[in-house]
Amino acid sequence: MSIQLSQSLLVGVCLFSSSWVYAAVKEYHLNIDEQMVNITGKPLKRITVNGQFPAPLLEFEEGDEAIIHVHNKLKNKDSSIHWHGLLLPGLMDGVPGFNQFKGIKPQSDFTYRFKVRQNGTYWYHALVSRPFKRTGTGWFIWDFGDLSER
Ligand SMILES: [Cu+2]
Repeated sequence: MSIQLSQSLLVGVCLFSSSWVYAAVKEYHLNIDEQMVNITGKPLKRITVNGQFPAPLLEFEEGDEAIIHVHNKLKNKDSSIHWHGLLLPGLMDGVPGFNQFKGIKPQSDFTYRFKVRQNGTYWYHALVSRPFKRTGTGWFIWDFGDLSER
């Protein structure tokens, strides 16, 4: 085998393995519930995600497989999570009534599953009941990296 051919094969194997190594399956569980929160000094009932208001930060890298299990813990309200700015299959968008997605019934679960096809910072929020209202905003960060290098 010539040196050039073996070097080409080595580069090919490295490129293949580097993309294979960095793509990961990242899984989160998000519990949508209603709780009292106190941000301003006045306790208010708010929709929370994992007990937090605002909702928690989710981190991914481009190429990852995102698996996000959403558990609607509300007793009598439909819910969902809407992802803003992401390139997603239509059913994963999260707006009830859009692309045949019906929302998540009370005490039920839905799993969002999609390939992360971009990088940047995006936001998401819970939607609750009909008409669906936006609440409990949180953030996604894809490949945030070192900002000092930009
Ligand atoms: Cu939205």
